[in-house]
Amino acid sequence: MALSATFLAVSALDRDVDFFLSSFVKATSHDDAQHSCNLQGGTLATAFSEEENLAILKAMTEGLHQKPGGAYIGLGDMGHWNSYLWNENQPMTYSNWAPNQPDHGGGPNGEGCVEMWDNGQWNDLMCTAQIPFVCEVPTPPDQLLLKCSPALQDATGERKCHYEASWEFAHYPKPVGTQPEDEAACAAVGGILAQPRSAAHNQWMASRLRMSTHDSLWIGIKQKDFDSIKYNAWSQGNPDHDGSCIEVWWDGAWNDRDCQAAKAFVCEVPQSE
Ligand SMILES: [Ca+2]
Ligand SMILES: [Ca+2]
Repeated sequence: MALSATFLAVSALDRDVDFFLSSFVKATSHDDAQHSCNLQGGTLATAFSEEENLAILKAMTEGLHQKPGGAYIGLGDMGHWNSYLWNENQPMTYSNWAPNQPDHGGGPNGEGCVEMWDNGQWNDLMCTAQIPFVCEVPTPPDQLLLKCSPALQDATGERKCHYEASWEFAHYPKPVGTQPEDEAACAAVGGILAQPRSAAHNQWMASRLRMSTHDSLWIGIKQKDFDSIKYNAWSQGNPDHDGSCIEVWWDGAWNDRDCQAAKAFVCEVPQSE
């Protein structure tokens, strides 16, 4: 479980996207993997060149203690024999099939989805395979400054819109504390633990995490808020109510858990007008 998150995000050069491997939870199907990527404001990863294929491979393997074997990418045949599309709409203009693949195992209604092996080659497989996956999202900005709006008001009605981009990493060499400790650190600078309110917002926080050496960070949403929040990015099987705090993994997926683990964090503070 102690995977390093340091090298999991890779920027492709031609398009402004980040690729990242799903975290601890495997998808239950290709559709489930696509849904998880959608929650992060993106899609399953696409490769239109060897360079992009290598960037996906890098996201899949670099910095990991254990290679994932294979992971879903966004390619599929939609039930049409040997006619592949990326995410159901973009034609395949580049391919990197493994020798003797695609082999359409299982016949016409068989292997219709595609995984990348951890050597970069592709294999068609059943869309119900339970394996990790690689997402792509628009590259989050270096700094995030959200304009104050009613949608960004917190539960108390206060406007807290300005995200301190990285002081927690820059100013605290060992920023990891229990959630109460991290909350206190935010309060000390006039803020609260950040509450992601949209996919782009959530993915920005995950991108900060991927730049650190930590596996997850605390966000300021508690169990009592679960029913009222408008955006969420729950990972498969969560919330399973095994704790009242929420951590965000490096791919942006959420997990509820006990509050006593030591984690990194991001604060949000009121914007100075
Ligand atoms: Ca196959
Ligand atoms: Ca949980």
